[in-house]
Amino acid sequence: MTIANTAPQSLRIVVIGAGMAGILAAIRLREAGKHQVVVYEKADRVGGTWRENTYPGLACDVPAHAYTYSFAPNAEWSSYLAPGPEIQRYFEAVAQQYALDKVIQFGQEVVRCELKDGRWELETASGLIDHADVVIAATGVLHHPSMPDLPGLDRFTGPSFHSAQWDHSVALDGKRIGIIGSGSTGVQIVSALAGRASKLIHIQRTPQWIMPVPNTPYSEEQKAAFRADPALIDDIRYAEAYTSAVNRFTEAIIDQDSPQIREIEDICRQNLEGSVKDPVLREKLRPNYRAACKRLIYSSDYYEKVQRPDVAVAIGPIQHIEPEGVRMADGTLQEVDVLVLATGFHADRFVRPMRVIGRNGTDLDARWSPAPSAYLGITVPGLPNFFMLNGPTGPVGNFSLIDIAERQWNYIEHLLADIEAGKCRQVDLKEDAMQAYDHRRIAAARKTIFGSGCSSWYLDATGVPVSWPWSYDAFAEQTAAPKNEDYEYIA
Ligand code: N01
Repeated sequence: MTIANTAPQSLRIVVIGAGMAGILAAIRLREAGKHQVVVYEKADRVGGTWRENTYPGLACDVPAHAYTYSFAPNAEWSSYLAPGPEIQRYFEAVAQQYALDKVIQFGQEVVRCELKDGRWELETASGLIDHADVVIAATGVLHHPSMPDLPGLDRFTGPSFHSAQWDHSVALDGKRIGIIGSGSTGVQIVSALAGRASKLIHIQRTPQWIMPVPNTPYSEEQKAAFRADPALIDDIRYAEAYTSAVNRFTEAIIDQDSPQIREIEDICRQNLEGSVKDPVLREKLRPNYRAACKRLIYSSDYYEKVQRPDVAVAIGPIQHIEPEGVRMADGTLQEVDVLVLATGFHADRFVRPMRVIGRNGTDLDARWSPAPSAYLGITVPGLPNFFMLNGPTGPVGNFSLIDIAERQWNYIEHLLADIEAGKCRQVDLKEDAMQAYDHRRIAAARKTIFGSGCSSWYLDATGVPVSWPWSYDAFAEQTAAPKNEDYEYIA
């Protein structure tokens, strides 16, 4: 298995994407200082999903001090759950602090990645060709907007746009605004626009369970204390109260029959029943599936906002869109001036539409048909030296994806070290390791709450939840270091 001194002294490593995970990889590679590093980013700024999403009310539902790189604490977070623009500024500041402008090439979308004679050949949309020993695909998950297939949408006379393509030139104040979609995005937009619109109509094919999570601002005194003593930030990041809450949540979602999921169900039910006074509205808003089957929504004020006189909900399927508004299947017309499509993302795309062709003609598109999967969300057989951050089957629960990406990066560093040490030129995940992983994963995933009988972006095309179906500790343990027997070392 071990072949001595076959690796180049310095590897050329291409990182694809300058969002949260790509920034992480670029920093860690530059700090190691051993390799030539280039980052290709399709847009003109760093930030990924936080750059793309600019809708009113955008916020992260992971506590700000946990949704922060371990090596770049931020004393300035304004509140327990940070607003989106603040998160975008944080990523820009970190990228600047680590001088990533020296390695990022903006406006370069990688469209092809092909293994040729043991190296990756990359091509960008502008025709640039590059070669790399190692590729880090940090391409994100939720960034291909899913446009609803609604008849007549093109005949709507007012402005209409997807939530991830917000048109800031459109005036909202005093307008009648319709919001289609009741995921985290739709709920955040409704909370933010209530009171600004003359009439706000939340159009929901399926109502959602809502978990009441307060968002407390940090005072100037607290921020000053964080600045003076960053250990106080660690106290929040690693607080027993936070980690035990995340662990309880994980135990809930991985076991449909656990007492922890019953507890969540009770909290959500009490939130609905205690918050919504009108019994007709209350029953309209009551989902007919289990809490957390779809990604659980955190909001402290959604029910308050939908009970305002200038806010309404329209629940049920849409028949079609008319020039004046939305015709529901029950025949009612919801007349609006502006239509927002908070209809989610094609969550199964991952690195695609990039074409990835690996060893012996392995085609990622074919490999991921009908459903994507990657070992620990990182590697796929046939794609040697091609490593993903937050790839398919990585955790999507309510862990901080930054923490997950850092753990995945540490795992990748072990594999890079083997190449640097001259043990091989390439590492390739073995097919039987992948099969065994998927076999165990799929059996466990079916038992998670996501598989309890609802539709959601968590489900792949075969109906299996594409999420980490075990505990956080299991993820930490399995990503601590690669098992040598899982990989083929290629000279
Ligand atoms: O998208 P979604 P999202 N007609 O897929 C509806 C992350 N996020 O953008 O349930 C009518 O959850 C669809 O209806 P149904 C977070 O991980 C994080 O809201 O399929 N309706 C559903 O209501 C989140 O989970 C934050 O019946 C149609 C909605 O559109 C993920 O992004 C903030 C329809 C889509 O919901 C995605 O959330 C925001 C149609 N034809 C987002 N097609 C944080 O706080 C779709 N829908 C970190």
